[in-house]
Amino acid sequence: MKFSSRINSFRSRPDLYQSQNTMTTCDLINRMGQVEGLTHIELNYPEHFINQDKQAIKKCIEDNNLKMGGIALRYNKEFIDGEFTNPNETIREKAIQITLDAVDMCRFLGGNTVTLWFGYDGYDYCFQQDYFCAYELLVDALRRVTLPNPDMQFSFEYKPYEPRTFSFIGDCAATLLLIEKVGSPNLGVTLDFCHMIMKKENPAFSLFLTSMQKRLVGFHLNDGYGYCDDGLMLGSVHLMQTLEYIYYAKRVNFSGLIYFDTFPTREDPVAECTQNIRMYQKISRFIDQIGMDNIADIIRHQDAIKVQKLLMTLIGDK
Ligand SMILES: [Mn+2]
Repeated sequence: MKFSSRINSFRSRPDLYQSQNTMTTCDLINRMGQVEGLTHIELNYPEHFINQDKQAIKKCIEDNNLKMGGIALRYNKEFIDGEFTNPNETIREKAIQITLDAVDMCRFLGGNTVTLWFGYDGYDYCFQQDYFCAYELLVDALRRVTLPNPDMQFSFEYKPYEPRTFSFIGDCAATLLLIEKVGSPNLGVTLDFCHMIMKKENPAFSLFLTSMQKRLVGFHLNDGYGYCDDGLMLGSVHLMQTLEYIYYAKRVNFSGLIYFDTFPTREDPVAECTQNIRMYQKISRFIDQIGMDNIADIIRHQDAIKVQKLLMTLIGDK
């Protein structure tokens, strides 16, 4: 299994590491290198490359025996009225150019995935967005970044809201429909567990939908109470939904990157990330012990009592 985590999490609790207040990208990667079981690094563009030496970053990833997973786009406040749907042509072109620059950086570092999250493409008020116009702009921009880069996998990470009241594309089905409209073979979906919970989707069902459409690329795993993007540890709130999610990941032979998108603020980030990896492995082993066929049998019976017995076995009942 390929595990990665949110690099900015490793800025937290500098007191535990006697490190300086301002940490370079390499300092953060070195800290991530201490996590047992972590295999891949994902960096934000341009955030993690500002005033940083890309050669040094490449070497640092290798020195920590990590591999480059990919790059995630982080558009700054300049794009507050939208990235790919920005009505201002100059700003929209800039967003497209930053994305293309991120593709080059990803290729330079040996990565193969560029994750797109458009936090500002959306609206807060009625009559604030022309849906027809914005959709056309979004489809056009996605074609312009994906089609000239067939060696790169692009992945659309949807989120229902935050920072906008409504994201333009905020759920699983809308994302899949958008991808069909764009028509690029190298555009898929990143499923973020908290985002799905915020949208009241059942995460395992969204996994099924994206897999059925052959568009499943990556996981962002975490947990939360459903109102905000809480970024809590895996399985801490929605244990059964996490179990069902990992069962379906096995069922579709998911082999992509499992990225923990959590926000430890009081926890030691190295210990927190290690715990997430252990939890995933524990649940995965539990499913293997029960057996895929036995779980399929429980599903076939549509028997909620049998499901509760499965939960009791998970918490230690013999
Ligand atoms: Mn995420």
